[in-house]
Amino acid sequence: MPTDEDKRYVSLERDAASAASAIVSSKDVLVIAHIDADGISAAAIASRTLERLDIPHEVVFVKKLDDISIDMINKSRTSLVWLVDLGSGYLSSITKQNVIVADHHVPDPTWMTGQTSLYEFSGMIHVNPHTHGIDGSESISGAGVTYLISKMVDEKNKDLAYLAIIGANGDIQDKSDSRLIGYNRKILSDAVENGDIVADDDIRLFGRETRPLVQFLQYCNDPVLPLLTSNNQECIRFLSELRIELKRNGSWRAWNDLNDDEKDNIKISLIELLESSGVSGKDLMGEVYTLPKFRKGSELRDAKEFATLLNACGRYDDAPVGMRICLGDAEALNEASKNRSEHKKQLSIAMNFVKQSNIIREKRYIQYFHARSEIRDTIVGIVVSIRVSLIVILTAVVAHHVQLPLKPIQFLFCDAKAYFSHQ
Ligand SMILES: [Mn+2]
Repeated sequence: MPTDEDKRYVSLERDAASAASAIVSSKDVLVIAHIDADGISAAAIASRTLERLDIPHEVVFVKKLDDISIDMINKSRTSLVWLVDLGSGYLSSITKQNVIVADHHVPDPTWMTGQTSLYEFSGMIHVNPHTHGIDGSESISGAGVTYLISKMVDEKNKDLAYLAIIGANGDIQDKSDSRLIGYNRKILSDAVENGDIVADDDIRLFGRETRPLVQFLQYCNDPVLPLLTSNNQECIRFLSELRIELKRNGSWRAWNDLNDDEKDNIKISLIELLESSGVSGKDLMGEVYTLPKFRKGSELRDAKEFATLLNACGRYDDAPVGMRICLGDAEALNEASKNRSEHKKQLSIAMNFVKQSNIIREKRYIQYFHARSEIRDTIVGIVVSIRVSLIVILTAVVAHHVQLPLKPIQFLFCDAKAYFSHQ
């Protein structure tokens, strides 16, 4: 007997199959993708799928669907436009004929009510878990929906499943249960079957492949490790008490360089540490996803690190390089790392600028700064989150209501507790 969940999955798959037949019969395609890790993985899946069909296509990455990108879609002369990891919120703005929206965000409610005829008339195919009663925030990502379509185009595209797992990790869909759930489990089993992903139970701190052990503990803030987080000396002491060698053959050891006994000792001590301060050690452990075809010590070998690399590409207007990494272009990895160190440099310049130029203005409950063109819009959010701990970012409001001559880089942040208790 199929469960209700099975039925929901089947109806999602039916929409994916309609999208697949529209793709197969298209002459040329414009792919529009979101710039984060999920969007970049989705774009890689879409691009490879079209390449295998010999369909000419172009991929354009956008931060969001603003008037300019909606205009680009509506005026596109390609026989099909395929949106991945975005679009569901803007269905009623899309007037172009033959559009596929492969997304997992909550759909535009105005489009949902009574506009089904438009759906058929315009040839819009909307593939979204929400319209089938599946939770798009955790069950499947934008890359997952794109993968589903790709698999309907050709079963052989199952070899792209690992990209959908990276996308799901990028969107932190493994958060609530410390493992992937819902439709993502089906995608995961495709990737495991291909030998592209190994799923293990292990510690879920970031940087298992590349972070030296001390930094592995020191930079962990989810969960915060009592005494250890942000305390370099304590981390060194903690590891040396457990007789863990920090370096071997001249290079820093990472988590995945440890043997099972060493790993177990650290896990037990960390769980004790957390539980002694009343925090459940459960959050520390869960499922982790390794890509065994990449070499040990490479950030591409761990799904979280891979996704973080893609997010960094997106944040630095470098999403096409991220997509090339997904498609196995070895040179792209070098390019990305060059661009990333540039990103770090820009970040420290931006931090210094905020510190030294005295631009932070304080109101009673609100402080803000307007960086004008001094800080790239893609990194100003990070600067803000480093500067203050509790933030309410009202970018959209500010961008719309304050007519600024330059880029509308303006953030308001406030102590939300104080602010709301005075409402
Ligand atoms: Mn997404």
